[in-house]
Amino acid sequence: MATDISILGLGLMGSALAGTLLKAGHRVTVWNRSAAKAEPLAAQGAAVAGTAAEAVLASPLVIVCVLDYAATRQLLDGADLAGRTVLNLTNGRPAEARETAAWVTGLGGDYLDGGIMAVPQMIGAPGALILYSGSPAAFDRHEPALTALAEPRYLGEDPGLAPLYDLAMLTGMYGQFAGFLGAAALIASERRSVAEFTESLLVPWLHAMAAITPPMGTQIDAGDHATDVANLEVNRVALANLETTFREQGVRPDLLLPLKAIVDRRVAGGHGAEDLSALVEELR
Ligand code: FVH
Repeated sequence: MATDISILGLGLMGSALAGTLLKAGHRVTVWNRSAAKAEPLAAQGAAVAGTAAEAVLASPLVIVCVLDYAATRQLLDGADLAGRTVLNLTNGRPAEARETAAWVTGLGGDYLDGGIMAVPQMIGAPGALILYSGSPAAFDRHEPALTALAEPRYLGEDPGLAPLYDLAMLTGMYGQFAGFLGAAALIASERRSVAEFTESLLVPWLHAMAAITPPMGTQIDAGDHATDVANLEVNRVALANLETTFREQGVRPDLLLPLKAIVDRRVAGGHGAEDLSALVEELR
């Protein structure tokens, strides 16, 4: 059984990766802990390996997409990684990626880490992005095949970079969801339509606000927090109004309070004239 790419882990994401690579014309070997998940892919033409070690031997590129890094290490343990590129698309921490890279290279393999910025339904479609870091030679070698999955973005040789950027992207996403959920609870407190509010007002507003974040990024890089938009004292008053309004409406302000506490602290420290970008100094 000699194939181009092996996929270990056939959950929702691993199955989407394997199906997309098959459609792109690659010869694919698959393996999953619960064998039944390989059946739909076998019907699409995938070879099914009996063990993880067999799947590793089958292809020069071995993609792992499982629950966590502990599972990754467990299933690769004992496999012959010499001459293989292991691409780990499992969500994890930068430290775990660096540790796994050292382990794989110690066994004679190349290591790439990846952060998938897409849900399974987006794989192979425009809008999907995968962040990569690790061996530059391995990335160059496999980039043409990886392009079938999503737009590839290579971040550098340090294997920890893909998870770092992945987690930073998820941090932005969770912040956005936290803001949405608080706003939705406030609108729902008056039995108004959250769907209508979200579509006609909130989303256009968030787009407008997103446009001012790149200049804030430039300020953070430069350590210059002067503002001609709205200073922290103005934001402190707005957040106090928000907290009181939430309580008056019978809505818990829990998602807002950590941000409010940081603004209050920065202003109390004598930095009320600064831009919101200055809060990053409190987080460092
Ligand atoms: N689904 C998504 O939208 C996100 C998008 C961003 C990236 N994530 C990450 O992808 C990894 C896998 O996620 P998933 O959605 O495929 O997850 P599940 O459908 O729950 O499948 C989990 C697979 O992991 C296997 N597994 C778990 N523990 C072990 C173990 N100890 N040894 C071997 N395999 C293990 C599990 O096998 P089984 O339960 O079917 O036998 C599944 O194949 C994840 O890091 C996301 O954060 C997806």
